[in-house]
Parts: sequence; C-alpha cells; structure tokens
Amino acid sequence: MAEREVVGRLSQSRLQFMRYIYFFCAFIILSCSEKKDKKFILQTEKNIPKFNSDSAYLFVQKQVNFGPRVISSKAWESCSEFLAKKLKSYNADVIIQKTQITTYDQRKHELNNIIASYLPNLNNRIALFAHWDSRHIADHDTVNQGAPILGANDGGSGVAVLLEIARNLNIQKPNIGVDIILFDAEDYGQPENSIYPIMSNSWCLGSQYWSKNPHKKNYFAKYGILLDMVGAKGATFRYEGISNYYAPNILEKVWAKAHEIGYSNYFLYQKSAEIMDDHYYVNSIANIPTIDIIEFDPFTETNFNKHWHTHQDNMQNISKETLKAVGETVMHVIYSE
Ligand code: AHN
Ligand code: ZN
Repeated sequence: MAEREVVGRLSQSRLQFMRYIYFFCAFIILSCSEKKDKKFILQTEKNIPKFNSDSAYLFVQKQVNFGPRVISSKAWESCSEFLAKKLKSYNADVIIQKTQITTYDQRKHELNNIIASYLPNLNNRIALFAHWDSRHIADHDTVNQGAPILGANDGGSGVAVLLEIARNLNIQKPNIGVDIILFDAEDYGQPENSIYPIMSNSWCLGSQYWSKNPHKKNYFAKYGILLDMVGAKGATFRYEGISNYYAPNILEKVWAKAHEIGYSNYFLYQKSAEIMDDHYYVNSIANIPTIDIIEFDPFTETNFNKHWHTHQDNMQNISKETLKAVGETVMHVIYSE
C-alpha cells in the first residue's frame, strides 16, 4: 500500500515536470510565431504611409465650406484656387487645364480641370480621377429643386480622398508615376424635366475635354481609378458595368486589395448596372482602362446614395470609416506597384 503511494507520488511529480516542459515549449513556439507574424505584416505594409481619415474628412468639410461649387460661381473659383494651392503645397506638378464649354442650358463657361502629377518623368503611370464640381440643382429633392447642392459626397468625397493621397505621395514616393486628375463640370448634366432641347453628352464635360485633349502630348496611364460618391456611411461598391467592360482586371486587382486589408464589407463581389460617369470617356476616348468606385445602393430608386442630388448631401452624409476604406485600398494599390 505504502509502496504504491510512493510510486503514485513519483509519477505525479513526473507528470508535473512534463507539464512544465510542455508549457515552456508552447510558450517558445507561440512567441516565435508571433514574432514571425509581426515581421510578415511589417514587410507587406512596408513603405505604405497611413491614410488619415480625419484629414480626408476635413478636406470634405473644406470644400463644403465654400458652398456649392457650381461652374463660374464665386465658391467654384475659390475652391479651384484652394485645390491647386493645396496640391502644390504637397509638391505635385500642377496644371490647370482651361477650355470654353456650352452647357445644356445654353450658357457659356470656362471650365477648369485640375491635374497634379507625381514623378512626371516616369512612363509607368496610373491616373486617379474625381470630379470637383457640384450639381447646380437639387433635381432629386422634394423641396428647393432649383437651388444648388453642397455635394459633400457627390464631388467632395472623391476629391478629399485624393487630396489625402496626395499628402501621402509627398511623404513617401511610390514606385510609379501618379496623376491626380480632378474633372470640372461632371455634374452639370441635363435634368429629366429640362425645358431646353435635349443635349447628348451633357454630363462629364471636363472628362470629355481631357480625354480628347490630355494635359500632355501622348499621355498614357496603364490604368485609371475614378472615385465618385465614396464617403457615405455604409456605402457599398460593386463591379460597375462600364468598368467591368473596359477594365475587369483592374476591378479584380482593387477588390482583391480591399479584401486583403479587411474591407470586404464595402467592396462586394457583385455586378451592378452601367453608370454613365467620367470613366466612360476616359475609357472610350483616351483608351485608358479605368474603373469607377461608386456607391451602388440596391434599396433606392436611383441606385445611388439616398441623398443623391438633394440638399441632404451635406456633412451628415459623410463617414470617416468609408473614406478610410476607399483611401486605404487605393493607397495599397498604388504602393504595391
Ligand atoms: C447618371 O445620372 C446616369 N450619371 C451621373 C453620374 C454622376 C452624377 N455621378 C455623380 N453625379
Ligand atoms: Zn452628381
């Protein structure tokens, strides 16, 4: 009896010892693999500066503070100066491309496309687009339809993300040339109830002009990304029809990046209808394969954001998280080139 107890105690202490060894080994293995993981993350994210969504949000606010940026208005003029100055302060080569246009309402204007280039001498380039004007009417509102809108999301958000990207491009040079191209007069399209004769191609006047007359002779970019309405809370982005026709591989590249860095809730692997936007002219006239990252909402009648072309498209319609999801995704695309 006594002998058995001794043996029992012995094997118990041996068991205890084994346990110590086991935990010690587990600790070593775990701490090593943790180090390896950290190193891996550091390596994949090396040289990618941080997209600051507070900064992007303030860039939306700044534009909205000018008021509606309707072509030829005082706010439009001031915002144009602000954008050019800001991009110059981030050490881009800035060109303001000007031309005369006639809008569907038979008014004449001078439009300003604002182009900011990084590493302008490289032939290997990508182009990032947004429109910087805002709509002159609130034709999808129920009140005050004749008054211009603030366009925080529609116009403001895409420009804001690109300004924040410009700030980062100045801090950390990419391996590829980058052109940030802000189109004017995208949103002066003819409304459905217009009293004027029907004008074809009344939308996207800035991109139509630039696509026929790029800011540089023989300009080419291997692909383009257009940002339009990329700031609303809970926005979702899909494989938009025109993008999927002209640049399916760019959609794949961008969506894969978004999913890799954790934004699968925003970038859905679903197709959506064709949306007439600036990228149509960049694809069909300038022949640069270009996608449109644009909110698609299956629950609204227009399939655009619920505040589209209304007076509710103000700062309340802007989410830092959405700006970040889009901004970080595009940054990762740029810095993995
Ligand atoms: C259509 O209304 C068909 N396209 C307009 C695209 C747009 C307007 N993006 C921003 N505002
Ligand atoms: Zn619009």
